Amino acid sequence: MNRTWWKEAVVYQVYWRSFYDTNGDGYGDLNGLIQKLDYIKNLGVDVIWLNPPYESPDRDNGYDISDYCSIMEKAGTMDIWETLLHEVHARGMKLIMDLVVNHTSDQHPWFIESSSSKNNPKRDWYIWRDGKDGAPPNNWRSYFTPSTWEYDERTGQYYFHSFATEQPDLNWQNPEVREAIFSMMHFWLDKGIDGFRMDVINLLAKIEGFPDSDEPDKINYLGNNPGIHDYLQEMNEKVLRHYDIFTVGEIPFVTPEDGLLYVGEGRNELHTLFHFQVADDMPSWDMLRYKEIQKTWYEGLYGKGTNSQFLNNHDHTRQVTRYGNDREYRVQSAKLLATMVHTLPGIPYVYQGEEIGMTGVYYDSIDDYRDIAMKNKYHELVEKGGNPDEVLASLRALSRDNSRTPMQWNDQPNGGFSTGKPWIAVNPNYKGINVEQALADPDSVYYYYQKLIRLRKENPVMVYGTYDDLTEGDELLYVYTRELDGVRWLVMLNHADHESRFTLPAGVEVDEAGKRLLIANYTDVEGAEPIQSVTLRPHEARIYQL
Ligand code: ISL
Ligand code: CA
Repeated sequence: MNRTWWKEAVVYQVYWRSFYDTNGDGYGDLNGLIQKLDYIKNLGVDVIWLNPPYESPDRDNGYDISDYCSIMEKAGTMDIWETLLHEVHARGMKLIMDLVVNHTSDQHPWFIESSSSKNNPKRDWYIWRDGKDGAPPNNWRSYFTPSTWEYDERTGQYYFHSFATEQPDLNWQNPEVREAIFSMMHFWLDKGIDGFRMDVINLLAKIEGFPDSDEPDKINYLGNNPGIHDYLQEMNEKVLRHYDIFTVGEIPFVTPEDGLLYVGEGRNELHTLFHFQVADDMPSWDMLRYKEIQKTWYEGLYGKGTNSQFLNNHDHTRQVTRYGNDREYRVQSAKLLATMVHTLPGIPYVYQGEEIGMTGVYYDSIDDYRDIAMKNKYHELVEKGGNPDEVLASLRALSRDNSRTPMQWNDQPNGGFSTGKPWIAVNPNYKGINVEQALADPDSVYYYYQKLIRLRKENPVMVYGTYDDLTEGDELLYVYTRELDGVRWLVMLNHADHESRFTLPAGVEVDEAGKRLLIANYTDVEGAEPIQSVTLRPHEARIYQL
């Protein structure tokens, strides 16, 4: 497998509006990120992924863009963004920007023109259709609303939107649209950015004719449609291949076979992807399913394409809450999940706050939530007759706001995030979980991440090694090896609230005297203790070099 800088990278995701507020308006900002760059650098990461800071009415927190080439006031200015890029590079890190080109805001001048009349030159930049007998053109659901179609009285037609009604989809069939997007990409790349995280990039191509679906609630008809690979190859040819950059596509609804079409080496499309078999399709921890996902992606991609590893981001509830134990074993569990994400094949992502074991949030009232996806769903279900308290209870666990609460810097008001009123309330547990405390504690989750990331820098086996699960069929223990050029690592994880006994299967040779303990999340583990048969404590994680 050929080696590149981006395969070896660890990426840190900054949801800037919740990171650090420097002017007291309650929103994190780019100046705040600049002030905290040393904190990020100290973790050892290579790349920062910045969520969209572009001009936007902010109905979907920046994923509804009204001007691709300017910065929204809440985030700062273009000058501040330029300083950010400079300061990131000055520290030897890289910056990748979010690219949101499946849709724009309905306030984008392109859409304002497009919707103004049927013969406007930009009419065909979006997807307009006549209704069918007074109803929408087909029965599809969007991510955030009951229909993908919104009626516009001005011209008596419907426009298509995969997300909120305020996020009309661009018509990628139109070559003028593609050229406009490609030139915008050059604009950012020529400023010196190091790549893109591409929002729902597999949604660009739509099914010809928009036929009704037999299962409208299963929205996978939105993605992976004929034409998508032509668009991405054209993007690669006209834009991407001219720069030494890193690209990661957000690609829901893919299996490893389809995934390889996007990231296969030699396909000339993208470098890596986020698939959503875990984040979208595994609501709570399911060890057997998780192992199966790891195995099939490893077998599908190893040596041919590069995967990503993540368990949470700004759309998905914090991992220690959703997939671990955020109560009595919070610290051990956060470290175990980190051990897993950083040792499975693929590029590891750290979502801000994960490195101090931040948890999901519980608000009493729907009014305290901000997420448009959750709010729309809440109103839809209540309008259908649902009991408001029960509806809220059913939506809390996976609300995107779970991961969007302000970064907890210290035990001061608002967790030190802002001197004003935060746009979303801080998690009340900030007094016990915050950066200041993590930095003062040598056994903190933070320093464990730092050590894991350092191990990755020093050991190519973590990046390029083969993967072999020794515990297939086991619902609690996850033990696997990684191997490269004669170097063999053993990763032991007890994903349970109680002890589990693990015995090495026949055929796995250990030189007991020569083995080396590389990291452990319980501090009292003796490196020399034999591992032929081990009792692992709740949420215990260890890595050995055999
Ligand atoms: O949030 C999800 C489930 O809770 C995901 O399915 C998510 O909506 C989907 O992966 C697409 O997300 C991306 O595009 C959206 C934006 O709202 C998200 O924040 C972004 O990550 C539309 O641009
Ligand atoms: Ca601010």
